[in-house]
Amino acid sequence: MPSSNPPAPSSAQLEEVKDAVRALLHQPEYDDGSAGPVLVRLAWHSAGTYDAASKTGGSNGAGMRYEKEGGDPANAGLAHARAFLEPVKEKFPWITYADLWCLAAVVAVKEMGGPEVQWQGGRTDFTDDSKVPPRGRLPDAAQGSDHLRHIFYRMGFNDQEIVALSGAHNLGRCHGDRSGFEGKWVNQPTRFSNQYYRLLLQNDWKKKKLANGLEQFVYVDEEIELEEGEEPEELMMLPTDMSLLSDAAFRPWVERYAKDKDLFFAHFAAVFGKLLELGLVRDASGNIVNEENVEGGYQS
Ligand code: ZEM
Repeated sequence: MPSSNPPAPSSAQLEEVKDAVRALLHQPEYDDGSAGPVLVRLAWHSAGTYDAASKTGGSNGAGMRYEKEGGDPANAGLAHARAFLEPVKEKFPWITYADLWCLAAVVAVKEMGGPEVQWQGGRTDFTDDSKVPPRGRLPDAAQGSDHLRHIFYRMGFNDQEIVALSGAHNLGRCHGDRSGFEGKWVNQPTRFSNQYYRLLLQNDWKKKKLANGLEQFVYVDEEIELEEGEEPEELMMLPTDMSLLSDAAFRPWVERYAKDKDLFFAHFAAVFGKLLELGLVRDASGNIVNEENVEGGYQS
C-alpha cells in the first residue's frame, strides 16, 4: 500500500461521519420519508456481486460509480442513495465511497430500530472500471428458491443466512420505474422489525399480474386503521420472497424469525456484517490488502 495513504481514522472521526449520515436519513419528500431503505440496498448491491470461487466482486471498489456497474438495470434507483451520500463524501473526503456506502447502511439499520451491525473500514475505491464485476450477479426477484441458492451460495451463504438476509425486505419498497415491481412489504417500511416474516406466514397472498407483465403477490391489510378518505393499502411480496414459504429448508427459519424478533435481529446483524465484508482481503491487523487498481485506504 502506498505510504501516501492517510492514517486510519480515529473513532471520533468515524462518529462525525455517522452523525452526518444520521442527519440526512430524514427525507420528508422522498418515498416513505427516509433515505434509510435505499441506503441499505446500496450497500447490499455493492457487496452482493461477490463470487467466492473467483474471489471477484464484493464491497471493495465502489464500482457502481462507473456505468459498467452503476448502469446495470439491477442497480436502477441506487443513484438516489449515492446522491444522498455525496455531501457526506464532500465534507469528509478521507473516507472512501466503498466504506461510506457500507457504513451508511449500518447507521441506517440502527437508526430505523434495527440491530448494531459490526463494521470495519479500510475499503478502497477503484480508479477505473477494469475490476468492476460483470453484470448479472444479483438476484432476479421473478425466480424461486433454486435461483436464491445459486446466487447466495456463490457468495458463501447458507439457507439460514438467505432467510435472515431476506428480512431486509422489512424496509422500503419496490418502484415501478426501478425494478418494475410495485409497493411495500410491510406497513411501516422505515422501521426495522420481523414483521416481514409474520406477514408472509399470516396472510393469504394472491398472485397479481402487473401491466408490465411481471407477477408479484399482494394482500390488502383489512385490520390497519385508516384515516378518513384513506384507501386500504396493498402489501406485496416478490416471487423470491414467496419461495421462502414453499421451500422446506427455508420455511422453518421464516417461522422462527416470525416468532422471535431477538433471534432475527442477532442473525441479521451477523449476516449483514458478513455481507459487507465480502471480497475484502485483510491482513492480521485488519488492513485491506486487495491487489487492485485502487485509491484510498489507510496506512498499514
Ligand atoms: Zn432486496 N429488493 N432483494 N434485498 N431490497 C428490492 C428492494 C429492497 C431482491 C429484490 O429483487 C429486490 C435483499 C435481497 C433481495 C432491500 C434490501 C435487500 C426490490 C425493489 C427488489 C426487486 C427495488 C425497487 O424497485 O426499488 C431479491 C430478489 C433478493 C433476494 C433475496 C437483501 C439481501 C437486502 C439487504 C440485506 C431493500 C432495503 C430494499 C428497498 C429499497 C428501497 O428503495 O426502498
